[in-house]
Amino acid sequence: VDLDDLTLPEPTPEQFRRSLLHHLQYTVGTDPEHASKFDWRMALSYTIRDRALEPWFDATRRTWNEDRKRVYYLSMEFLIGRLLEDATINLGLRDVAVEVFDRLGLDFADIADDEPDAALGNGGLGRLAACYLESMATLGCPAYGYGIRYEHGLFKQRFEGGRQVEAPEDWLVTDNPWSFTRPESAYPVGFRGEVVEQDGRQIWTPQLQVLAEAHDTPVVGYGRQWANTLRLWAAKPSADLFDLERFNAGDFTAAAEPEAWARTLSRVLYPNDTTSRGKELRLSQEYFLTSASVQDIVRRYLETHDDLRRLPEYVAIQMNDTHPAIAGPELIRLLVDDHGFGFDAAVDLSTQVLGYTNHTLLPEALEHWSVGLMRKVLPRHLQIIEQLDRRDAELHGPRPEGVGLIGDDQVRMGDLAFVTSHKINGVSALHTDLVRRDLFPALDSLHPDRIVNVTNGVTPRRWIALANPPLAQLLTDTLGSGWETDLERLKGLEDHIDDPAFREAFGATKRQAKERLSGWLADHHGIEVPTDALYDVQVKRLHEYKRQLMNILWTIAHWQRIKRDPGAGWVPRVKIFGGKAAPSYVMAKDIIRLINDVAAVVNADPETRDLLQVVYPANYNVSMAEKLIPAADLSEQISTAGMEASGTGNMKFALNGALTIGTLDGANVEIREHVGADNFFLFGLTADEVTARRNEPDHARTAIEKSQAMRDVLQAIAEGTFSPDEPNRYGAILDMIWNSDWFLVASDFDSYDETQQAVDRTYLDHERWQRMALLNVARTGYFSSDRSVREYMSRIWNITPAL
Ligand code: 26Q
Repeated sequence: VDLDDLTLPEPTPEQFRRSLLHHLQYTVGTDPEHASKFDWRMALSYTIRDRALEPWFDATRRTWNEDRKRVYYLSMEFLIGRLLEDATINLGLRDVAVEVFDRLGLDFADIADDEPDAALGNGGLGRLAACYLESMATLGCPAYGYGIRYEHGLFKQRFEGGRQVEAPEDWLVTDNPWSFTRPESAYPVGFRGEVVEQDGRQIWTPQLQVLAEAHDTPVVGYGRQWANTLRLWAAKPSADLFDLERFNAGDFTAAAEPEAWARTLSRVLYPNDTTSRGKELRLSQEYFLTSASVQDIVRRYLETHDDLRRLPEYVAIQMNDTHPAIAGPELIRLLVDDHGFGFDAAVDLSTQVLGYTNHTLLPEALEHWSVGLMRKVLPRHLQIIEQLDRRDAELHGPRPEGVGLIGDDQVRMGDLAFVTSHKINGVSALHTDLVRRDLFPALDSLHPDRIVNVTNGVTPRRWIALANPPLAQLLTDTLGSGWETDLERLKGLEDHIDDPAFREAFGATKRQAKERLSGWLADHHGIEVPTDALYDVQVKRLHEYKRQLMNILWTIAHWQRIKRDPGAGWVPRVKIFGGKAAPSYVMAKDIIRLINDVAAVVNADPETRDLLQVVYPANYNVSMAEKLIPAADLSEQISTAGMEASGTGNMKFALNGALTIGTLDGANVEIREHVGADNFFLFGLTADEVTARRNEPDHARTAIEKSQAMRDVLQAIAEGTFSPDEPNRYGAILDMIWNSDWFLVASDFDSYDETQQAVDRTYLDHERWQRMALLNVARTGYFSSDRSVREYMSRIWNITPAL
């Protein structure tokens, strides 16, 4: 077949229009007179998708023809958000699309806004995977993302009486135009059953088998030079799962049970972003993803190669945290049981192929599976893990207490991932140091070359070009095009910083973003906010260590101060919160309710109304982030030092010209180094001081006693100022702050307070603020995910891009 006939030329507006109307009629089955917003979105999506296929096929063909090494990014989460506008921009079709819709009397932005988010992730780790996929495609790094096609992504959040209420998310209820089902690519994944030895070989006969069916989404890079594949696995019962014997015996429900179980594997994303320990379904999901992916990887390799010993020359597998850490044992199992490798050779080979990214030091988030559960669900893998553990002990002699893959009857997934990987990386400089020092000290001294740092990054296509068109236009007008793929060019903005007209134009982009946000808050959330106030934003998952509590306590202190002296020349502020709490995280949900209760009281106060507003739009997600981040003046990055591995929101805000108020934590440290200490509002204890402070008895009480502001705030809460119908509503929060305060809210409060006051003083000096904001944009090009991905390619994957 001559495929050249099918090649689509770059469309003129007229061709684009014809294609759109063609899809409206022949794919969607309606006509312009009757088309709904949904119909238009579908027609537009198919029009755009058509244009993605050529770079996608080209890239796939080139990778085969040139026999290139491929990266396989294994992740339980891909927090993609919307795809339509991102694909439109990357294919260079936004201007054409906007023009064609204009002529049809329709608004492109309005149509794009109809798309549901693909919310297949909780937060940072999942969004990072999405940024990296986009960067790999832009750089021409041959890569596959492997994940699970959850029927239900992260739950939808609404507030009832200020309380978080969860509802299932159902992005797949309407058609997904971006996904291609590949029924021919299906793999059996086994669970449970027995292992028996036969002629010195271990034979695992699973008791249950589930089919993993591939669903592929093209990921187009900016400039349409390359596209990769996001392959998501859907669980299907395999034919033999249905228990015919039971069915014939009349037990219809029991007969269908294994089938129902199979489908649960891809039913729903776990909404915890710290481990909910020991859940069999979660372990099964992790193995489902990993086994299907590893089988697919080996199958693809063997289609064009016959010597598995050369696998590391062609395959790099990256594990996004330990969630797919069973990849080590799985690859070893395939090599030993199916391909006749000796154990040591299989381990060496697997280790050369695998890499492991650590995203957390929080003890509760480090995965452990009980030996009993592992034996029940994955008996062969447990054998391999035990054998790995014995081998490590023999290789390295007596080990210190607490070292080893298994301890306290638990398999330690971090240690397992470490010993089966040739590189382990942390996600910011500080975090990597702490990974070395606190998490893997023994393994690090055995393998001093394994732990490396790759500081996170974010894609400028989504987080500037898509989210902030006025800023993007200013960048192009000032620097020319090209900053989108070479973000260090933002440096060039510094040449214009003394030009008042340029600063004015820059200020105008922020104003426009605020106006857009304020319009959206009014339309979609019924909230009215002024556009000339300082927008102070904290958006991220709810967690005690992220200290949304400290932020709302300070908001109360600020409110009290305004009331005491209303005429003192206050800077009007809008405090914006966004984020979800894990459904079972009681303290986090209490904090949400407190924020909403404070908002209700403060916003209704006529004395302060013009000076302080607190807003918490429900259901924060990627598309809400795209609206909030460009409008922010102040970015709240206030975690207890040593606890936020990196943060990536911090980078998105700085790139959009927000100043950061933050601790020396995660990538804040590097952001501050890049923008300069003068252009960053630093406060709080350092990671080492945090460790020391926690050892001081009564540290919270001591800090509270020293702080009048803090005491006034706690008293107002205790008196029921924000919960008059139930004064004791926040007893648990108050008790925690006074008596334990692990996250050192009390210890850091005064420092935070002073720094917030410095923020106000600085904001009053309009020119100074403008310059600082500009320098934040100009100096944060380093935090492009293109830079991060290049570092992965050279330091970990040993791969060169095809472009
Ligand atoms: C594990 C087992 C069972 C159930 C859930 C989980 C689970 C799920 C998600 C554990 C952790 C996560 C997510 C962690 C995460 O998002 N970490 C963040 O990763 C970002 C990208 O590196 C960093 O910027 C953040 O600092 C880090 O918190």
